[in-house]
Amino acid sequence: MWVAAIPTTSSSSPLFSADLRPSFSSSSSNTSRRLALFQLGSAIPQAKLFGAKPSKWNKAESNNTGASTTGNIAQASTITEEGALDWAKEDKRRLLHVVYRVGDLDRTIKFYTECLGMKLLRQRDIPEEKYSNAFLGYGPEETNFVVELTYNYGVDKYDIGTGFGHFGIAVEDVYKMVDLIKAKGGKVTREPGPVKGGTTVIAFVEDPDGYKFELLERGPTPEPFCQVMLRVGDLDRSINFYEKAFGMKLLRKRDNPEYKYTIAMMGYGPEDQSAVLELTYNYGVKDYDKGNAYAQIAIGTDDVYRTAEAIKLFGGQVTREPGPLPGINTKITACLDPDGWKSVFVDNVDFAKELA
Ligand SMILES: N[C@@H](CCC(=O)N[C@@H](CS)C(=O)NCC(=O)O)C(=O)O
Repeated sequence: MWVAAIPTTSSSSPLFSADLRPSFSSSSSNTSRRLALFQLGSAIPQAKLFGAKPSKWNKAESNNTGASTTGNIAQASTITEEGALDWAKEDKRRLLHVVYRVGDLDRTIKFYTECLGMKLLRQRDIPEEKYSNAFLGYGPEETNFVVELTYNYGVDKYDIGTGFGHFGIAVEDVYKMVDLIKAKGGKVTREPGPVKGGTTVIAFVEDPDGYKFELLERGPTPEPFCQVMLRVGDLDRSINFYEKAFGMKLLRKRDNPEYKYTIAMMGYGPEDQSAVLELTYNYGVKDYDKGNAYAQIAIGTDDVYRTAEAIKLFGGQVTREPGPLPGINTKITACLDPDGWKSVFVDNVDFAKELA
């Protein structure tokens, strides 16, 4: 699924060096993604979907090669649990971007480019909907996990809540990075030093809206923007969900009894090569306030229809049925995890067209 590619661009910050960048293999056939898998939405009860055997994806692979996945044909994708698990594994997934709201786009762009060493990758204004986006990161969107900032006209303040934790940035020298950030007037909320209960040198800085960024000392990496940390109320429930419904791997789990928390790193590639979702469970805390600032992670998929069915099968709440977005035509589906954290799956081919 993950192949090392010769880099086409180098990292944008002098504190990062990027020798290898992760990239998707583009060799998988388009045919399979075109094979029909029709969305039925909520019309078919889950029990019926569970009951389908022996085919993993009845009617999908063999019968409907001429049909369009975007059609509104009400036909069941009779997915089995086994088929859904296989699909989540064989699909070409990666974290594309994380979306959140900021009160002043220019202020945040200045902070991310001058203090965090990111590049401004693209901007768009959608006046009909009264919002603008800016995409920033350490490498091109084709290969790197990036941030998608949203500015809603006239809204200059958001509530970050207590559930969102931080974004992680891997840097080769945390002390040097912190000095640089301080020199530029950035806010450092935790001085550099070994993490409590561990050895990795970390520091925390806060952006102009109050989003925290953890700086983590690491060697050169193709993916300096490396973590999104969200707090969850039941870690095993979340691990199970992200493994089964999202096809992520549990890359690492670490309990820190001294500080009464456990973390689980979930992702699609090795932690030192690709961005991960860091789930944190604080002993005894079941609920968090999600505020209105953080929005979602976007993940690439080859088939939003299959992906949505698999998510439903494993208990995810699909909040936007799969299909093309009006106007843009990019196919997406959105869902909530057991804690209510939102993710959006985006069709890989449509996304590549957006970037072209
Ligand atoms: N109670 C913490 C648990 C997670 C945690 O402590 N994470 C580590 C990083 S993996 C941390 O922030 N350590 C703070 C420090 O070492 O000063 C939270 O919810 O943020």
